[in-house]
Amino acid sequence: MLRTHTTKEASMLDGESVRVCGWVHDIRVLGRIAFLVLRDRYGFAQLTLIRSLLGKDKFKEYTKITRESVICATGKVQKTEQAKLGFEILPEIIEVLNPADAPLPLGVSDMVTADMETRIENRFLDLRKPEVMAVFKVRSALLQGIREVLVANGFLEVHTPKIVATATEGGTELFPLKYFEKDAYLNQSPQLYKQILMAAGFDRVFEIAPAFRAEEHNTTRHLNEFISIDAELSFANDEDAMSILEKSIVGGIKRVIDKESEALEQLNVKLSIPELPFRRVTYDEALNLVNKHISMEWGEDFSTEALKVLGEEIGGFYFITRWPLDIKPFYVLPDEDGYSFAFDLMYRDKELSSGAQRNHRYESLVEIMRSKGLNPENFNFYLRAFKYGMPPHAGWGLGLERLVMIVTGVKNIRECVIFPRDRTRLVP
Ligand code: AMO
Repeated sequence: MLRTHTTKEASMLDGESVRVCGWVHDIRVLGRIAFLVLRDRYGFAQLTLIRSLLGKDKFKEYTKITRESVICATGKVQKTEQAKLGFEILPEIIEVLNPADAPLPLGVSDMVTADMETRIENRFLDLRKPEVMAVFKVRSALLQGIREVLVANGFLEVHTPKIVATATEGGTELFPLKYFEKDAYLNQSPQLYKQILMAAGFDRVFEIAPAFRAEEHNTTRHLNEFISIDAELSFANDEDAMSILEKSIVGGIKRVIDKESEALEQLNVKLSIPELPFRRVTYDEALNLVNKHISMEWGEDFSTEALKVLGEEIGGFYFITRWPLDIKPFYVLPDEDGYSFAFDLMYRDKELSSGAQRNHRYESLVEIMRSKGLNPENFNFYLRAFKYGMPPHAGWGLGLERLVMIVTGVKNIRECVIFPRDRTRLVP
């Protein structure tokens, strides 16, 4: 066995022999005694090196180990009030499994905050910082909590193709690629496939998978590859879809609070469980709120400034419902007088999710596609599913990284992805 205990497990012992492994976070030599701080995913352990116990040679060798080298230390754990962590390990042997070169391209233990570019270039080092890794602990728990709610509510987890022949969310944001002799694209959303699965009788499905958008703008809220959490449910309307969405978010947040309190502390975040149901505000109500501050016409989408107003006026999580049909995608169900059964989930001024009750009637769907300048011929594989028994259905797509931003409080969406893909970055 390479390692007997993690630092966290070792911290709970006293007087026992352990073998802990990890990275050299820091090393301080104070004459005849030295403190080597070992770090693993679970925390830190202080290795106290005493020259008189180790002998001159070992002491000299161990105190020369470079920062961020991978080591294993075998020794006795001892509870002590003198150590910051409340325990120390008195190592008999330290083995260097893999030495780190010096100097490091990015400091791990230093407080210096490097710029985002340098951090991403050296992401394997950047991620070693506990507060950087904490984002991914939160992300994992959040996702698990959401998945649990969906599964508990009868949703089947599915996977649909990411290499596709047509656009879903709009033609300009597609990444083209060659698929042997055909033209293909990276999928923007599983939208069409999750709807087809309603025709297949799957009743309730969800998918957690990458979605690709060739959006040119380089902002702190946009990625070119993100994780989309998609759900679709049959014999359901927009309200049913919103209800499962808000429950999923609360389930995710509950799990983060339950399982990742330490990560939240590292991120300096006090998280509370939002109250259900989230507020529903119609598009028209939101428009009135916006018009108290800045002018906006009916039928326009909310600008950044308009969303700021809504964030201030409403706050927290809320839905904007009953959107004008014209500014929503072809697949949403029309209501009377130019309205639709589409909704967006917001957190303050940030859009987290869009969804709708869908248009499940073939003729009307084809007509709306044409009115939006789309050629129904290109959607044949999708439209066929509406001709032979398509139930009424509804669903939503939730951007995982947008939600992680809100839960962790980080300001740049790139912080929520291990290896982000943005307008300029394709490596690492
Ligand atoms: P929409 O295009 O609004 O809807 O996307 C759904 C959610 O995905 C997230 N998102 C993004 N996150 C990061 N970077 C991006 N470039 C990006 N684009 C979108 C957002 C957004 O709210 N098919 C519909 C969903 C549905 O109706 O079921 C769709 O894709 O959080």
